[in-house]
Amino acid sequence: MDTLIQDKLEKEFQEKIDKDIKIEPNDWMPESYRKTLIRQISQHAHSEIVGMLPEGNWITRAPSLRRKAVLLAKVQDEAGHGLYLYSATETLGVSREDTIDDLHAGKVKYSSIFNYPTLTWADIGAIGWLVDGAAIMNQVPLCRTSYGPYARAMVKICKEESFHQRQGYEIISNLMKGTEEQKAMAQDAVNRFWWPSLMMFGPSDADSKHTEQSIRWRIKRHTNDELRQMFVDATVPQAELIGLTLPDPALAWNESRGHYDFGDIDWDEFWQVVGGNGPCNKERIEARIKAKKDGEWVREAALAYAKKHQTN
Ligand code: FAQ
Repeated sequence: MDTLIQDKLEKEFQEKIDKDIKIEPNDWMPESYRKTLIRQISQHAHSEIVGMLPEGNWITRAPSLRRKAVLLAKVQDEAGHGLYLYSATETLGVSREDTIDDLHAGKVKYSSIFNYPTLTWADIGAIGWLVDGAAIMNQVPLCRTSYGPYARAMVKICKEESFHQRQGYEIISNLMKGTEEQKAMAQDAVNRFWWPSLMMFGPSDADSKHTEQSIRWRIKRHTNDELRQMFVDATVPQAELIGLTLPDPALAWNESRGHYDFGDIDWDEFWQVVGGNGPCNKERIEARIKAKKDGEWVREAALAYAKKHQTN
């Protein structure tokens, strides 16, 4: 394309973004904006789908019928989130099949948090409270992201994530009202999930390669560190209220900043997990590949039925 025309289109595109006018699938967009969205939305979709696995692990062992029904509903919600997000990715011109194959081939990322195991029932509480809590902090601003289909998907997702966060906090609060063993189990889960939850927000701003451009395009509305701080500030009082200790001796209210100070994140652990060397990375991808294979006959049957219907 002529550079003058390209410059004009880019200028008009940025003006739309600056006025908070949503970009829709058929609008002109720079190729790098489209690629950034495909990367972020598909990774987000994969996170929702892979995120079903750690919690799915406890559906058969939930401690009561009520807990089982709630957990089933939550895990099904995550599947729905994945599907809206795969649909949003498709509006950018990529196929769902290819996107999922990239996940199975280990070519693309999904959230680091889902590579940690769920060892006890209290982990389900910790995930709901901390992981969904962190997800909401990150995702509520995404309801105002500049790409229309992503923003609209996020509105419904955030409503469901709020219910997930509350059910997690309810589980963990009830355990904290229980026996010494139950309290210890809740504390142990929080000890294991606290730091990985902080890592969900991504590398520090100094090391985040995409943030600056994504903020300019209003794909992201806050930086990784801003959201992480908001999460810490919201979560510390919730932990105090139910008598849990967060596993960070540096955690302290800083009057002059008006925020909690917190300790250093182990970025080496983060990059190891992102790079495929977390405790459950291999198991998670194998489970997804198996699910695709096991479901093949259903897809074939549905396709054959649809074809037969078309010709009749
Ligand atoms: N894990 O330059 P940045 C959920 C990668 S959904 C793995 O800062 P960006 C619901 C990043 O991709 C949770 N990789 O990147 C649920 C990039 O690599 P690349 C998922 C990570 O995009 C709850 C590189 O590091 N949420 O939990 C992570 O500007 C319970 C450099 O990073 C979303 O996806 C990480 N934690 O900022 C489900 C929200 N962090 O692509 C079940 C949407 C960074 O160049 C149960 N996404 N990386 O190869 C976002 O907001 C952003 O993409 C960030 C990363 C903030 C995640």
